Amino acid sequence: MKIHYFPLSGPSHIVLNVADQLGVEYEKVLVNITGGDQHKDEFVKKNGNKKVPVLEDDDGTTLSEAMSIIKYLSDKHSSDLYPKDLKERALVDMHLAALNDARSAGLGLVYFEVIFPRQDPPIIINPMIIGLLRQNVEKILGDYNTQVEGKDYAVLDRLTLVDFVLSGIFIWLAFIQYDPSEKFPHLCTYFKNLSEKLPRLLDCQRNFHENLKALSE
Ligand SMILES: N[C@@H](CCC(=O)N[C@@H](CS)C(=O)NCC(=O)O)C(=O)O
Repeated sequence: MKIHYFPLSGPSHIVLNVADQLGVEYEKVLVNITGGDQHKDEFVKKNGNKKVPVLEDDDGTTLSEAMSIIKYLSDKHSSDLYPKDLKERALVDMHLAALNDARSAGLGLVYFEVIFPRQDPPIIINPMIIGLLRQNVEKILGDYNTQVEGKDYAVLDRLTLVDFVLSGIFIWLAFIQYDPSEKFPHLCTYFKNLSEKLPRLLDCQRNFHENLKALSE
């Protein structure tokens, strides 16, 4: 199995974290999206949408979209991360859909605030757009700060795919040098507790920081 990824891609890390949790054996294939690899014919054949992550299974099954990939991996490995029970699954799907929308509504911030200005020549975006995206990000964080208050897991009383997506958003905050501790303390406690159970999350956070640093050098 191959996972096509980019180190500064939040959805790529969500997929890698779930794959690691499931003990999946895979080969990581770097797609340098800042260098335009996603537009090369070979990659476009795998994902016409020209985005990472992409999963390529050994039987030729090829999937894009982080949410579908993690559901596929979880079901393929008969894992309860994506529950089998109808109502539990519906609840997980509901949060995954909400978080995915929220991710899309805030994701541009990383590119507008962090990546585009470092390109040569830099791309400068209207500060109003950046302000709106920040508002979206704070709305998501506010909702989930309440959702996780006093809880170890985002939904149900055990680890689910929702925890990987929510912690993925939390890690992604590093990109915009956003400190959530004052406004979203429950989310911080949740992440701290979760990363004690899933040390891979801290590696992932470090990896983000290192790659971000490398980008500005
Ligand atoms: N909805 C997609 C989003 C994927 C996405 O936006 N990938 C970005 C990196 S985070 C990408 O590959 N961008 C390349 C481009 O836009 O040219 C998912 O959840 O997998």
